[in-house]
Amino acid sequence: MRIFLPVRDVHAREILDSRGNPTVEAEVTVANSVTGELVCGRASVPSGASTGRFEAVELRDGEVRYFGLGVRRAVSHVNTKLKAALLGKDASCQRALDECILECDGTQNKENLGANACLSVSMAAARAAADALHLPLYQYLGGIHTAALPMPMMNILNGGKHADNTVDLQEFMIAPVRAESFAEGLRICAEVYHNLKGICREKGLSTGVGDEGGFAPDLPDAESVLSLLVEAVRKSGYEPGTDIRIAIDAAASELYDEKLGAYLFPGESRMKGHQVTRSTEDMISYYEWLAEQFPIFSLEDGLDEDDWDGWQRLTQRLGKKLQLVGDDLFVTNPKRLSAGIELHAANAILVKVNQIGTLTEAFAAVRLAKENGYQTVISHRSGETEDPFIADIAVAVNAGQIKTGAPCRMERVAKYNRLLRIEEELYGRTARDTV
Ligand code: 2PG
Ligand code: MG
Repeated sequence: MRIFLPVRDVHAREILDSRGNPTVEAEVTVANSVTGELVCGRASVPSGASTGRFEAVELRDGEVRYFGLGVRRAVSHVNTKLKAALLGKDASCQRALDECILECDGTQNKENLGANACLSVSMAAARAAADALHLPLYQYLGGIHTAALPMPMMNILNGGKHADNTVDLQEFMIAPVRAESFAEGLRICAEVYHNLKGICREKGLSTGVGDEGGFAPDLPDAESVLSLLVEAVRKSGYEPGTDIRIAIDAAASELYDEKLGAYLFPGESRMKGHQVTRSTEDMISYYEWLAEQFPIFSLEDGLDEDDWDGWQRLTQRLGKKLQLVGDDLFVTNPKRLSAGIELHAANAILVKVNQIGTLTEAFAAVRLAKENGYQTVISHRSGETEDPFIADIAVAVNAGQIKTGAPCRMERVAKYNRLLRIEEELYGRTARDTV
């Protein structure tokens, strides 16, 4: 007998994210049409700092409380309009449910209800449906295709908008490319992380952490950061380039200065005592040079979100050698990804569900990417909650890669720990666990 899961209740509240800013948490209650059982699913929405200009709108109250960042309007949209639209709808059909959310908002960029309002309900409904059907979330979302655990890209040194240091490129990540399991990869990365801390301490560098749990010392330039990472990898007994490779998120839209028509590196300028700027061409050559010196395999947002020309040139020059990930460029939006595919810009997409605002649209972006040979990386935001939802998404869509920060700060670790549990569910307990 086909089971339906009519929505019986929808409720949202304002909670805090990992930066101490408000965000939306929603609960969707569904009824199992066969057993009558009521099941409540809960989910919360993350929030970015280096936000792309083309992201769906994150609705903020703009009042005095919380310095304007309150989300009471988004919460009230969930508790009134979205609730009215969804009551009685079947939560086991995510696509129809999300279409209902889209219709209720009625805008291209979700400025009416807020992408935070929309996404909280989209995710909570999926979790309620999975629980009501007694399926793990990843399996509910991915079905029988669910198989591969993602490789972590672990951000162990933070810069840019995520820290108050002089490192201009936002994220320096390590990836355990030869690990035989997720658990093994996690252990390798955590060991490198701890060795990096030791090295920073020995050199008199700060071991305080940034928004994503990576260390955030003052360093003069990207070369110095990369040298430190390579040192930490070696100290951990691994071979840079063979066991561990490096990924960078430049978040270059944050560095682009429209007046100068170039990328301005404020931290490097301060450390070197003169203004450091780079043109688009300089940036491409800089990345090329860095990738020759260091075992870099992936570069995210190497150029500005509006510079399609530059992205095409970047992809022509480095696309064979590097994974070029579009984050602010694509904003998890199938339309912007289509444009990129047409122009041969980038060769991978970063997937952040709150950039687009419903699960159905985010999954459409993943499908489109895969159909066109683009790699997919599921990602957290710099402002996170304890909700590990993205871990299940990464497994559900066989994304291949996940980036969710350092093995530090529980809102990051929650995702990694969830993946450990999923790996155990899918592949059983290994001998390693019992010795
Ligand atoms: C990014 C993200 C996550 P934010 O740029 O990829 O690391 O940062 O959430 O601040 O946009
Ligand atoms: Mg990014």
